[in-house]
Amino acid sequence: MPLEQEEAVESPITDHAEYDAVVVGAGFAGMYQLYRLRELGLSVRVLETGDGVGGTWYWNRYPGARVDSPSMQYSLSFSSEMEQEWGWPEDYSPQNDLERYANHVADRFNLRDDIQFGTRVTNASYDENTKKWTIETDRGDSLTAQYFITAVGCLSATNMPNFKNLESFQGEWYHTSRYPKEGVELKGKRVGIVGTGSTGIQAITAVGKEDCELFVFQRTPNYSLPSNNKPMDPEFEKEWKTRYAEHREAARVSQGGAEIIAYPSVSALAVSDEERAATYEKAWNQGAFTLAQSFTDLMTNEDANFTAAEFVRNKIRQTVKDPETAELLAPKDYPIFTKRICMDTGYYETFNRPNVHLVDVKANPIEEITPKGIKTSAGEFELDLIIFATGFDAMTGPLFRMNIAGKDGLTLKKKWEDGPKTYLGISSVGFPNMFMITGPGSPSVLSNMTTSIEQHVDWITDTIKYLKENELADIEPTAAAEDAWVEHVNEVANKTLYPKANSWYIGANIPGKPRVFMPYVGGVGNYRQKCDEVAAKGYEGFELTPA
Ligand code: N01
Repeated sequence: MPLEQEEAVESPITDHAEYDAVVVGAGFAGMYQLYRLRELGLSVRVLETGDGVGGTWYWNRYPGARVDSPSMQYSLSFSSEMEQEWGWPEDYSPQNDLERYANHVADRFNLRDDIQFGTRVTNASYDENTKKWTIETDRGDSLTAQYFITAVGCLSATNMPNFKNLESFQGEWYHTSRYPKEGVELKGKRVGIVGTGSTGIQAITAVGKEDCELFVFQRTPNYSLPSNNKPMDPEFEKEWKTRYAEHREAARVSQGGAEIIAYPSVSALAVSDEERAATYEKAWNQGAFTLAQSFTDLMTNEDANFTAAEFVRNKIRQTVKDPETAELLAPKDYPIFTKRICMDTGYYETFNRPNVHLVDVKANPIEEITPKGIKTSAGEFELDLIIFATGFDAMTGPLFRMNIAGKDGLTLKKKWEDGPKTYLGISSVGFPNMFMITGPGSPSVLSNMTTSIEQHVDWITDTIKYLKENELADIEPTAAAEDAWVEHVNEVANKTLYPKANSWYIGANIPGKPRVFMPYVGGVGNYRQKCDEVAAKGYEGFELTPA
């Protein structure tokens, strides 16, 4: 099965190939950026590989796909009318509601006119003489623009490990982020799911309920917390909407881009065992990420962290009836919360079902794919369908595959060969007038994405407005500002336990990728303040070139 869906190839654009701005991606980031740049009166072209809007929520159609930020907060805030009109059916929205919402945004603001679908960017290069970007596509388009804005998401470059003899498999196989729109018949089939990250956990829970035989190929177990998802309470929604602006403001200044009811004030080690257990139990029952906010030092002190990890391991042991399966599902070799915490709707319970089987591919690695299924060192598992929930080449992957070249032909891939180097996660030395929405070095994947997307888009729009008003041709960070930011990003990450896990945050899931912690741990509120200060000081740390 091809990883990239084959889109109908149309002819290149011939009529108007010069724009003020080219934006890549028509997810929430690309759509909002288009909306804001139109307000400035700029001509904008959005290029999108898919044949519809929604980004993550266009591509990730696997069974059980759902967001783990609360619906009332995982949405765009720029239009209070839309905020009031739109209704979310569930506390945590499934893929189809999010895709429906993305389409609503596109229709409501008439965005499709400026979006070119079915088009992948293959090259983007900066010309120092004209001070313009040239963007080329797989359809043969060549566009020029003053501003090149990437809205490609952090988790859009699929990671498909190089399994031996994959092509020999005679059944169907899909990567979760390329699952067919029309779905796949599961009834009566022997299904294999490889991978137990956030995606795998959701897919396993959904597929396990079907009338099929499910084999879960787990290499590393993950910690997962109950979401306690439920239908939206109309009273709660009504009440929330009366104070929507306040809720949004609280999210903007928060650590993680979502409003938190109560911040912790005490160390996990400063309370008695009974009090700690009661706190964790209450948080577990409240669901979602509440457990992570139980104490002040869960991300900075290994002993404190151990108490939360052990609480979750014990929950797994209490839930999963077979003790051997429970032990395999209980993570032991990295601190909790240092890999992206997962959220579920009955994941551990799934392993009590007679049709669900856990296969330990840490002890017995996958050796190859055979015509009939998956062969591990313990034997062959015959399968009709394999779903690969093997994740993404996160953050840098989506940028590198556009072959971006800046000044002197230096490619972004070459410049970042030892790890991403950005100023504020939004710009990089040598790439003038290029802006990365939720790029490495910004809070991005550590935050509620819609909050971070809006902050970046607003900042970029204000910056472009400033350039125009002040008749400036180019903006580019200074090497000193970039070095200082990279150092700061590393420094704050190293104060936490994050680097202790082999996570995709640190590039550990991709062979050969440099081990560098990519997102900014300093918090959405602090980060926003820093970005605003930079702008208020006339774009401190940037070089501005007159037109
Ligand atoms: O990917 P992952 P994901 N043989 O990289 C396994 C977001 N998201 O798609 O850990 C066997 O986390 C790999 O095993 P190991 C969220 O930010 C959000 O699940 O490398 N197994 C791991 O188990 C999330 O963190 C939502 O040992 C192999 C799995 O594949 C991010 O997307 C929902 C293997 C990959 O896990 C990525 O999550 C879904 C091999 N050769 C996703 N190679 C919500 O909002 C890899 N694996 C709810």
